Amino acid sequence: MTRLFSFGTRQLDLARPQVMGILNITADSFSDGGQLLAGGRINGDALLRRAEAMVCEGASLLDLGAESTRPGAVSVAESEEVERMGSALALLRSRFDVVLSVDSSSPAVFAMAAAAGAGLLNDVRALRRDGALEAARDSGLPVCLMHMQGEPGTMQDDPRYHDVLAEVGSFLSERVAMCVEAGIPRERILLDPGFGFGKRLEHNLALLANLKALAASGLPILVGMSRKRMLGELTGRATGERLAAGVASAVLAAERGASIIRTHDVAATVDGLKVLEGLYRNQGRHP
Ligand code: 7PJ
Repeated sequence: MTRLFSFGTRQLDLARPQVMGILNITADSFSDGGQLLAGGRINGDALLRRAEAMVCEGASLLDLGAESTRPGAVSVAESEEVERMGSALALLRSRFDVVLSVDSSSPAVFAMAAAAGAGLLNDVRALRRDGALEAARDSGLPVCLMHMQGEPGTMQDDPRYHDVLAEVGSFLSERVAMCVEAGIPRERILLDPGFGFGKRLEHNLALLANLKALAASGLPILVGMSRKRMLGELTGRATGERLAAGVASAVLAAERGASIIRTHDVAATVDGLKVLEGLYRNQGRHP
């Protein structure tokens, strides 16, 4: 059984979990800021090396972020974000046979992304900025709609829910309806519960435990827990020491129906997912 999904010019089989490597072209991302961008300029050699390593390790998507959503991060001017994202896409587009994803909320970025070689619009604001729905529709690219309570700067101050599963579920179905109304067909939509975005540990764990309910929407699920605070809270470990916890969370999510795992640590995540796939294969189940 396969479940082919089109990302612009490329297709991936989402019946088996795919790994998305994170490339932050920012000065201040929480776990790897400043490595690919220095003095406001992209370090092209470093970006190519990092991308190549992730592709060799088994990433089938690369997620490019030009503006950090870390609480307290400096905001980047939209023109600057367009410029950075455009340069990164130009460097990567013809060199690697992977889907290039743009982690952005900016209609101006969406407007240039398809022609620049992107295959996915990944928006933590679920296309809520003015003009974002229209720009995404016109791009013809698929979109990942993520749930976030509040705004990045303050979302962790006091997150509250009556029923986190119901609230995240209904937010995402409303956003899907808005997309469909704006002319983005369901076949071009992925969903993400937004781990760590306006959520306490108990909320994150409830969402992970019940990921199958989100997968029941029939739309592919993307998740990102890599190095996040929830893993620090569970293990007591600092950001750079959360690899094992990240792999465990990836495998648990894939087992509950996640199709795409967004991670800083591609090789270890691919290995973890191979254990799950081996288990399924041995049971004659696919995946
Ligand atoms: C996510 C994201 C996530 C999606 C970030 C970080 C913060 N996009 N962009 N899902 N997180 N779709 O990597 O810790 O969880 S930025």
